[in-house]
Amino acid sequence: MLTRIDHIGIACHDLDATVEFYRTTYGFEVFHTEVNEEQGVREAMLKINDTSDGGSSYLQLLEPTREDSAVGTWLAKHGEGVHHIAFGTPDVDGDAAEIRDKGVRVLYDEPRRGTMGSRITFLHPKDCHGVLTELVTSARVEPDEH
Ligand code: CMX
Ligand code: CO
Repeated sequence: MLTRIDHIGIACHDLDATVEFYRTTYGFEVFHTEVNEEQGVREAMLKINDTSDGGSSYLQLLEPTREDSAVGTWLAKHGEGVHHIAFGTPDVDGDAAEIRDKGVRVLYDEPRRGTMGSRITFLHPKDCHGVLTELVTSARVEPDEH
């Protein structure tokens, strides 16, 4: 069952400058950064709030590490902006299977590794009224030390 917004993914050209914008404009601090080579992104997670199911909601700022990645291709076509939304679930495998049975294309046969040890998959935007949609099961996480 999908229980929360896990994050909103925002594509940007310059991660450091975008992090600085969110910090100085809204006061959001970086909770975690990492490079995910499989996804072709350098990313920063800004925690917005905790949620009633014990999870959290984040902004995920994404800078491509290569032009031919999903975010690199999208940035070249559309410029910076909201790239995807992600729903949190305790059971990404079960929810992905149920959603696939409803005729929506699930992009991965098996969930892959996402931010902070989470397990993720994606639904095709053309089957979701134009919204690239990610499903996430989080690992238990602590913030990066700064
Ligand atoms: N939101 C909405 N529509 C999108 C989209 C997005 N983010 N990305 C692509 N599309 C649309 C395009 O506009 C295009 O539509 P038209 O044919 O009408 O122009 C269509 O989908 C095909 O787009 P494309 O540019 O040819 O791109 P691809 O088909 O090669 O890839 C997709 C699209 C969804 C399969 C690819 O982006 C993907 O695999 N995404 C999942 C992985 C990902 O996004 N990783 C980065 C984030 C990692 C993370 O969150 O941790
Ligand atoms: Co994401």
